[in-house]
Amino acid sequence: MNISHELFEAARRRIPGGVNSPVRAFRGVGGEPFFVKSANGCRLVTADNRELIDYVGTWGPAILGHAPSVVTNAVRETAQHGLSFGTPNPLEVEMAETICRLVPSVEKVRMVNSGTEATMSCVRLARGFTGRDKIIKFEGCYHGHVDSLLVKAGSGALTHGTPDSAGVPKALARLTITVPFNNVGAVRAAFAANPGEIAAVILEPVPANAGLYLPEPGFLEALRALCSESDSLLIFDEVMTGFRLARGGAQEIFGIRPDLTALGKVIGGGLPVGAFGGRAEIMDQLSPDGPVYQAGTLSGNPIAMAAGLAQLRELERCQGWSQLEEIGSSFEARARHAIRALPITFQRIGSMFCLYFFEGPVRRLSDAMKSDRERFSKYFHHCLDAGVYFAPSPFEAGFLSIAHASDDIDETARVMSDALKAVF
Ligand code: KE4
Repeated sequence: MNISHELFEAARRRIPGGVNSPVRAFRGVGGEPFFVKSANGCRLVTADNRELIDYVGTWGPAILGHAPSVVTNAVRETAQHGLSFGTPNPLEVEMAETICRLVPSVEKVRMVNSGTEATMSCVRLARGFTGRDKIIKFEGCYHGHVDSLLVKAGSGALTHGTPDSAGVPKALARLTITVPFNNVGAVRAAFAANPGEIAAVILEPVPANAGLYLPEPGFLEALRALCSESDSLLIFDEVMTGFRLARGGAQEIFGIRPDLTALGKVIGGGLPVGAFGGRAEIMDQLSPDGPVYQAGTLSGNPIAMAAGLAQLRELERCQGWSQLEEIGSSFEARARHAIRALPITFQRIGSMFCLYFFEGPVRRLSDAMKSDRERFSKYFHHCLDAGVYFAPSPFEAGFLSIAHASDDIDETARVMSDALKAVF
């Protein structure tokens, strides 16, 4: 009896594709998804009682591992006093102060309930603040399912073959200019072709929705300069990198001060949360002070705030970011040993990594698309059958957590070596 299969059959009758988010459907790797009934530390337990070492970490939030007691205790304690009030509550003030302390470019911040809401609000705010309509994004970057940003998008949009989603009006898509990542000339040309019309440039400072690749030296600085010269806003989508790559996210590592930042995942501790923030003069354009409307019933709700604050406090207490670098470096050493002499590119920054089945280099989406998907799928399933769960798509990143111990990484390295022997 395969309980996951039974559940998937039932799910497909009532949920489109049997999933509440497309990438979970395993269409990028074939086969059927497994269902999880519990998770703790770096391991998942499936509905069929299989234990898996997890390198997805619910796509980023599980930075301390799953169900860390500091977070579950905070949720349990807070829930005793109510679940949602629809009024201001003390925890959202503490969250706002914490985000502004950790991310200095964020002078004011508003909580929302997903990364999509965060990036959508950044785009609307940029358009409201500048009075301009056009935005520049990068091929392969994924910013959630925002109409304006589902243009040549990454992640599931890329895996499922519709980087330009149906349902997005052409009139709207035409306001989004997409250019290749790590190509300053293309960005400069886009600005020159649209003088005085660009509201913002939005990017993942470390794109992790087409695998994982890094900004080349000077690229982010060039974007900062081009935006400043044109009075356009620079928006960093740090929904995945925020509070993961460093206390202050990618912008701390690369020393760039964006005008707006989208955040999420880690600051929810596993509960639905997003946030967007930046220069006070921009954020003050938001209702009720300004003309740009944005709202949310559950924004800043006490349970999500308690979970996120507990996670952030613990990361600071245990010097989580230096631990994550040690774990990431150890994982990289084992991974590089496993892939030696094979046409595979391994890329990592901090606790985020990716394997491309292509000898590389991988600097942008067009390179990532050269990854051998069929071989990746066989590798993915070989690892899964051996108890190691990597992201079910060649166009996603892997995530390490504080909970990945050396024994887990040793076991993973053995599984990776066996899987690579099997597919090459
Ligand atoms: P959500 O709306 O899914 O919370 O966040 C959207 C988002 C925004 N920006 C970045 C950089 C993101 O990576 C995401 C969402 N990440 C994907 C994983 N690649 C979520 C997984 C999924 O879609 O189920």
